[in-house]
Amino acid sequence: HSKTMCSRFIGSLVGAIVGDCIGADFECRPFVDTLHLSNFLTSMAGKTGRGNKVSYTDDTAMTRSVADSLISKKAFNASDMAMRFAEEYFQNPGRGYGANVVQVFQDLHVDRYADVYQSAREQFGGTGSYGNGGGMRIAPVALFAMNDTEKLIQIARDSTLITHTNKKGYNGAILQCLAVQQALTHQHAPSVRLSREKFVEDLQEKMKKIEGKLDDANKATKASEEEAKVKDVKTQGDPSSKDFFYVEYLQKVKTLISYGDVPRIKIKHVLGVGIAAHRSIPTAIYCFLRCMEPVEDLRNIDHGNALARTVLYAISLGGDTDTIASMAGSIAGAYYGIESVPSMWQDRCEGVECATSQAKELYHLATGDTCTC
Ligand code: F2R
Ligand code: MG
Ligand code: MG
Ligand code: MG
Repeated sequence: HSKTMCSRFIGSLVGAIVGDCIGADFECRPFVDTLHLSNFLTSMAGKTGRGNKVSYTDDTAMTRSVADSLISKKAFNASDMAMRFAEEYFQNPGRGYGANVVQVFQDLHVDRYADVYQSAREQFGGTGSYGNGGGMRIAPVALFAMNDTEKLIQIARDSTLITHTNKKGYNGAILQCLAVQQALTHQHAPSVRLSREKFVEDLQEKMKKIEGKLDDANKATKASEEEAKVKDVKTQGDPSSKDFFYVEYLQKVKTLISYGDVPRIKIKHVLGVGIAAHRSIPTAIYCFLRCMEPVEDLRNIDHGNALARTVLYAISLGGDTDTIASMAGSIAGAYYGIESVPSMWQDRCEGVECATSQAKELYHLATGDTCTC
């Protein structure tokens, strides 16, 4: 009756891939209608023979590096992970990377990985990137540290800081990581459904502790408490100065979920569909929770499958479709398991086999057991 944990490990990494691969074609479109989505799925199904795969983008390329690094080092190792990010980029620069993150790869390479946190600190005039590039690659960290939330938070933060040192960037990645962990470890029982309200409240509880702490993760901008106060006054009006930034975003998620069926335009306005971590990670969490219930105009293409619905709904919002669908897909996959990923999607998306074997290795590292599914 209950999905095996192994199935949920694989589901999370494969859910991330199908979101990225299917979403990539729609990235940056302001609107995506159901017919367009339906036509895309039909053409995907019709592809046969060699070269029938839909390609993944930077989201998956970086997720693979995170997983490979954790698996090979059996721990988080910043220079190993940084080297994998950069080397993957130089081998395959055309995967659609963020405009600024490529500077970090260049610097890492030129500086021969001397201080792997240096370049990211210099991004955006020293404010650091708040792009969603930390969150989009974080799923393997949730699997690796499934049983140890403190460790999970630390690795999520430290692995994100290699490229994203803005508080909104790394706290967003931590939030996404915690969402995958919660979905993964939620006990399925036939009669007890996940309480969506509690799912969000649990995340708020954890983010409250994280956001309440004096910002000490970014050593380049580490300031005394007095300096921090001055800085707070100076940055009034800048959302980054708010103490409980993601806690507040999660409150919006909770409210929108309680409204049931909400027009897409409202979701886009309140939560966002952008490339910034704070305008996409709460959205991905919303997509997972919203799609536990049917979505009227997706009935004909989701075939009653809540994971497929999650991915398609995320794409239907437009904007940063590959990334939001990938993050929502990894939460949904952790909850529903690999059996819920449509077999046509598994067959036609690039990188599914690799993600499956990585998930099995991470399962072994996290539980000591061998994955037999
Ligand atoms: N890059 C894209 N999509 C754009 C076009 C792709 C298109 N399909 C094509 O054909 O070319 N997608 C990928 O980028 C996102 C992840 O980005 P990441 O890794 O966070 O990169 P970066 O460069 O650090 O940040 C992204 C942009 O965010 C803005 N930004 C971030 N921090 C900022 C700050 N402190 N101040 C001002 N702006 C900031 C900048 O515009 C950055 O370039 C994913 O969507 C992935 O799919
Ligand atoms: Mg991408
Ligand atoms: Mg430099
Ligand atoms: Mg994207």
